[in-house]
Amino acid sequence: LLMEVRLRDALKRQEFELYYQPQYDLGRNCLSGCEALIRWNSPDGLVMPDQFIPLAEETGLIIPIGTWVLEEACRQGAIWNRALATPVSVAVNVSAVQFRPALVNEVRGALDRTGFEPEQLVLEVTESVLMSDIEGSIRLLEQLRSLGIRIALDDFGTGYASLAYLKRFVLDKLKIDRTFIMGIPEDKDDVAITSSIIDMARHLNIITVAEGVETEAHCEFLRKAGCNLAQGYYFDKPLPAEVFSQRLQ
Ligand code: G
Ligand code: G
Ligand code: MN
Ligand code: NA
Repeated sequence: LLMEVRLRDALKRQEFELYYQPQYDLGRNCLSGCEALIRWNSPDGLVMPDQFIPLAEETGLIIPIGTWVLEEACRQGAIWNRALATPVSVAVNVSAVQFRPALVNEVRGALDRTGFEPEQLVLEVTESVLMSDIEGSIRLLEQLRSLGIRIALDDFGTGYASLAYLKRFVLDKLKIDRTFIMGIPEDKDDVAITSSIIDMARHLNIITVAEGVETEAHCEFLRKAGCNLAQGYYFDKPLPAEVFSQRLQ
């Protein structure tokens, strides 16, 4: 209960902060965008999302927190892109509680208030979020994409979405879960699964993003396999906005 009260106050006190983990284009060898990841600068120190997002979801606080995340990510992205010849994309995680029809207006509001280009905003959803209401998800994805934004399927391969749904859910990006990347190149199964996801996505015209890229060997394998983007400790951990800004120069 104490935690819930503190979480409720955190928004008012502006204790949340977004960190940004760079995503690199493996073909062009350049920075292409980032994933925004929330942190809580609580009076007791830095708190990671695993420690408070589940409670925020249970209590419904994820709605105002999620609205803040969207607006803050768009505000920051708009500042970066005003100063850049080649714009960067910013990806925002969306939890199951947020994934409902009202999300369309929340996203539109954030874009309108900040002037962030819709094409540069990516919403990350997981398979379980989409599968809980398949027909509703198909409609919502269509409405979100008609705003001009992009949709990424997060942690791909760990949920239970059948491949048939890749046809019905209109997606722009697939994020290959880091549990598959970890075993590359030693684990033949991980190699086979990762290569197959990349090939399948290419044929479906979907951009691939490898998560948890930690070594040169991961990177080399993914580049040769034709993976589009990579994110992970090999390049950078999630960074405060000022540090990410330096990476852009
Ligand atoms: O760095 P990492 O510990 O940042 O993130 C852990 C988990 O928290 C990830 O699964 C990520 O999707 C989730 N997460 C991070 N930021 C947000 C956010 O802004 N909103 C939601 N709903 N989840 C987030
Ligand atoms: O949204 P998602 O569940 O994909 O959240 C990304 C999570 O992965 C965050 O907690 C982030 O800090 C973490 N992460 C990012 N890069 C790496 C990496 O290279 N290795 C590992 N183990 N975790 C990573
Ligand atoms: Mn994510
Ligand atoms: Na993920």
